[in-house]
Amino acid sequence: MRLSDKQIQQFHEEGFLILPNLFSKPEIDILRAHQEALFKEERPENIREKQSGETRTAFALHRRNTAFSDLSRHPRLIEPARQILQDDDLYIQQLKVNVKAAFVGEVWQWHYDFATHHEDDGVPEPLALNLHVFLDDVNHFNGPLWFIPRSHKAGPVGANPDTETTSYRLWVVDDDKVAKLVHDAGDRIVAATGAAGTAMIFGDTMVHGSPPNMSPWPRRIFSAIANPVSNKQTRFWRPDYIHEQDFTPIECLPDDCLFRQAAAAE
Ligand SMILES: O=C(O)CCC(=O)C(=O)O
Repeated sequence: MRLSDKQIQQFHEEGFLILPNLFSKPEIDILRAHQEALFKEERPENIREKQSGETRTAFALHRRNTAFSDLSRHPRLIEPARQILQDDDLYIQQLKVNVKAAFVGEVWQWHYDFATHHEDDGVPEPLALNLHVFLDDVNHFNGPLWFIPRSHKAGPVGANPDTETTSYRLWVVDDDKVAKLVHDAGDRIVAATGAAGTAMIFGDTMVHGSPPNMSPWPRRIFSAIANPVSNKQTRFWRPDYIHEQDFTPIECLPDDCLFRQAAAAE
């Protein structure tokens, strides 16, 4: 799949791109088939919410489930990433589903991914792309991602590690910096909403976060971070399910890969 010139321009201008209904309902059903069982597993790859103990993030699902493995090599996600980066040799740096359970899904503080990638893992440049697929309808109430448009243009604005707010250590951006970035964006924050199957691409310096989920609707979002092999990590203290250490360039599967695996299992 190729992005249009307009989409590429929009990505570079605003810092994120939303691709409504990139995946069909039957494809999303295949991905959802095993997710609850995967999230329930007691294993280090499943990070729990601080308060409720519900799964917050399930890491390394491409190594735990065939459908998520297929999605990690799906041409509808990987080809646009190659096109934006003008680099065919990308590896999967991190793969997860962020769950945000109904009523109890907790906040993701304001952050940009490169702070963690660089400070914790020694990734040299802010090139990685975060590729999201909505596994549920995401609306204004169930904890959508919030983007500060154009914040990516400020470059890495600086962040500090937070181990208090949630169960997941994150390099977060100070309130005064967030306020300035929002002001510079024309007093805009964008809530990224859409139907299940919608995809989203954003870069490593895009400042984003998400509010708690107070609604009765769960909100599960798949995320694969694709990074050029030439820009791989230089520090290795975090577990490989948080920062993958297989730097083999992704080889895309056929466009109908999700159905082929599902058919083989029948
Ligand atoms: O799922 C969320 O609300 C936050 C996700 C996020 O910050 C990320 O993928 O970098």
